Amino acid sequence: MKIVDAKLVVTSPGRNFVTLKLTTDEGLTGLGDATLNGRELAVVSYLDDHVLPLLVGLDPHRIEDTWQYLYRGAYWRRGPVTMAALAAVDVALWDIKAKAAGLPLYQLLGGASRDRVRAYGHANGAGVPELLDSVRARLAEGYQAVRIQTGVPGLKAVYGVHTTDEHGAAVLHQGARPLVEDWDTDAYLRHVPAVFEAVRAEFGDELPLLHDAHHRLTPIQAARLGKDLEPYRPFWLEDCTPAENQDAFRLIRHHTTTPLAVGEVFNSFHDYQSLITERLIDYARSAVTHFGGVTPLRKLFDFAAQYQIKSAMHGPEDISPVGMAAAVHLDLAVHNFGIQEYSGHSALTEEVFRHAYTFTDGHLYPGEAPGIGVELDEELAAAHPYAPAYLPVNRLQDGTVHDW
Ligand code: EZ4
Ligand code: CO
Repeated sequence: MKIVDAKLVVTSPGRNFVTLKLTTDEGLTGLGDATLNGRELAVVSYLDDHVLPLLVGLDPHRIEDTWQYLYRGAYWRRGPVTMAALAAVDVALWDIKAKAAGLPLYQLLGGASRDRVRAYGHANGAGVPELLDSVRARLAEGYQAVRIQTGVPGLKAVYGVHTTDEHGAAVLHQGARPLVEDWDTDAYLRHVPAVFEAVRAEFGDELPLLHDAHHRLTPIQAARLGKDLEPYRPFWLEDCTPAENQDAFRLIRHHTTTPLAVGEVFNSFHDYQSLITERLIDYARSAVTHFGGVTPLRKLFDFAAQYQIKSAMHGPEDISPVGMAAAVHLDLAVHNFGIQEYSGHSALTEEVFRHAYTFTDGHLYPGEAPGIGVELDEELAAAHPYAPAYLPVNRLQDGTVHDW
């Protein structure tokens, strides 16, 4: 078999997605997600200008070799743009291989290690009462694990709680310029334990509760928060400190038994190395889409398994249904699955990307369609072209730029 066509589809059915479509001489097609939120067109250029011309003529069955060829062959390694581009190629090749075999992808990854994939949803509120309503809404949708985020008294905007317009609709950006949010770490650290206390008082001890600190704390602040949350037994504390410095986690780990999750902005094994070998984290958060694909992420999870560290793939709306499908197949197959983040997608996005995976009673199922099980409606995609959009930027109250 040979690849005869490689092209990108960039579409914005409510938010931007970049999708690679490979076609073979036998008429099989494969899809891969290359969406890098806020930097989409850089990945488009990387693929269009430097990778797609290399793919035409290759045997799509040679997944490992193609991955190594693109990774080592470029000389310049790693980084989010490169690894999102590689991920799209890798997943499209797996999609083709599984379709050629007539099997859902998870069967090629060793088969199912469990019957279903537990997902967690997002509950957000400007204050505690709205948060409690939001938790109730997630439970009504079937979720059996919930991430809780609230506004902080004195702050205008906070991570996880969208700025809304006069109609109550989420405002994600202002044209080509990111929104600016404000931040005060002390106010946040005072507030979060009370939030956990209120949610536990309302929903009891059993519901798994997660929380994302979104890289905003120093190691000693993260240690303090981990300790303060221990009485409420969080499922995890996510991204508590910027993780370019893996050593920071030694200090945090020394002080708290709150489980730690990190890795949604990581893009290679090397970002995790000492976090895993020193058992400084409990959950590895990388998504297929941002880690170079199923091939390297499977290797990471298998390595992490030797240290009793579990998978917990990033699953926000900015990972397309193509990336989400690949994730659910991998979730089902790896032995050390922990949990899968899942927010669903807008109704329009679900029309553009029709998928075999389903969500029922808080769990995801990949479905039995051959490949990853996603079909792209290219005509509908073309009707919703790219629109510039960015994540917010964070500033302290004196104006200093802070991590978002
Ligand atoms: O901020 O997906 O755990 N989920 C998250 C997300 C990320 C965005 C970045 O594109 O932290 O909401
Ligand atoms: Co996160």
